[in-house]
Amino acid sequence: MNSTEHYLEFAINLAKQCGQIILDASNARYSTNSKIHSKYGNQSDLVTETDQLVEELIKSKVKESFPEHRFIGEETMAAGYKHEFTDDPTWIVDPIDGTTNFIHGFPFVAVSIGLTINKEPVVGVVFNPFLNELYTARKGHGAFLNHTTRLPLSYPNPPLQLPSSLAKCLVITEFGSDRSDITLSKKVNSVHNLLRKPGAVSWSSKKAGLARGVRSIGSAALNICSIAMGRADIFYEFGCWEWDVTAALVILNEAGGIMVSAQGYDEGPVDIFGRKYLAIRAGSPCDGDKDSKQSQLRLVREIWDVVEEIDCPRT
Ligand code: LIP
Repeated sequence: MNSTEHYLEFAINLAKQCGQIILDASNARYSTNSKIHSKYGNQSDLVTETDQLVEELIKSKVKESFPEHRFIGEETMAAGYKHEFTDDPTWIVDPIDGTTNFIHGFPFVAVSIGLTINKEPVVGVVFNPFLNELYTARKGHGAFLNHTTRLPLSYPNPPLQLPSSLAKCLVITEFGSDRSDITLSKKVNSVHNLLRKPGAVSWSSKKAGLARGVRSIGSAALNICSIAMGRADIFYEFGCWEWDVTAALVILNEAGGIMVSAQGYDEGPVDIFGRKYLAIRAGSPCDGDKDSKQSQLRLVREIWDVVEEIDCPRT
């Protein structure tokens, strides 16, 4: 078995084990006093004892199986640990992506386990135990839902044609945990711009998109998997982190989607540590375009005429 196959199998087994812990904790949450903490005193950025327990489990299993590998995890970083990103194999992990959903029992919650080698994401596993949806991929070998369904969902038929404009898109974005006036008003203005008709009143200098709809499910990893499936066309988010996106990025790439850094007309590759992410689904090229990439990049440019960029410092 070559090594990425071995790493993928390891991550799948681990994700399933973690999924059971997450489910059990969710079922027990009415009868036990499991604690919820806010990070950095921010009531919109929550962590539970289950996030910490699951991350500890993943970290210890990685250490036991691959002692020479590095580890970057959401809760380890929240505890003040500083990481250095190197060419070494590095596991980038979110024990519970969608913690607020987990707390409320809203069933869009995932454990996200990604692996980079030479700084490139090569293995990704995203598992939603509530819906029993397991998304997996390794570089060069395709992306799958529950082992057998190849992504995008149209496979083996050619993916649906890419939308010729934002006005034909279903867009996913998130409001996130930064509730400062400046960030929140830019995010709300962007959604207004995405939905409004050209000429309608606007609070920003950006264009109107008249997109078909905007959705928000509270987990970046699952949002990106929705783009990989082809259930929505565009996902963007400012302010989430490498552990929210690394595993799902492998799944998206293997499904023929693209991700770029959400800044200006950036054409990629995405900076996974940049906290600004924009993903476009796979699809056959629009009429007149030479290939899918050209159609995808047209949507990248179109979104930046409509959406406001937000500063996302790492500290
Ligand atoms: C969540 C992200 C989501 C974002 C939330 C939060 P967590 O991750 O996946 O996209 O909008 O604010 O950061 O904290 O549940 O792992």
